[in-house]
Amino acid sequence: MKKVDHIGIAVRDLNAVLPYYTDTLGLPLLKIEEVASQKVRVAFIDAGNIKIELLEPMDEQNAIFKFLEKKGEGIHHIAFGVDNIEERMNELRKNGVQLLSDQPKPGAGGAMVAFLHPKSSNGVLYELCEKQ
Ligand code: CMX
Repeated sequence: MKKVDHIGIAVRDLNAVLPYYTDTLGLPLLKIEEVASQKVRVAFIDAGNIKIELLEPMDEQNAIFKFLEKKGEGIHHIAFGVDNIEERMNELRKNGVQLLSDQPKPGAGGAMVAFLHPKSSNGVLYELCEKQ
């Protein structure tokens, strides 16, 4: 792993939450985008050495909606930046880690992403993220 790239935070209403980050905390908004593959609308906030990714569900079938129903708003995942995501996935598989997909998928910002099952990571959902 290179370093933590971002921390994902599940929110019910992105527009309602954004001013807390930009105005109250005074952190710059980098961009807002819709990630079709994950059915989420996300905002990236510049938190200095890492980013904060606010995630709002776009339908009731996706992982963020389910998370909000079960646990409420809060930290959803931690994403590591990696150089070669397929190589990292193979290494993790060999070490017995359960991945949530066989192949990386397109994520926010044009990155390729893959997730480690929280059951394999002591209750934490980790993401691997390779910038293209
Ligand atoms: N962090 C920690 N644990 C989590 C979790 C999370 N974010 N989400 C679910 N879990 C836990 C649940 O608490 C549950 O544990 P228990 O069995 O002890 O109760 C277990 O995982 C299963 O949870 P579930 O609610 O039944 O949900 P599913 O099994 O349907 O899905 C998961 C869980 C992690 C496999 C699914 O959320 C997933 O595939 N996530 C990866 C994709 C994703 O999160 N996409 C969102 C957008 C990301 C982005 O664009 O950056």
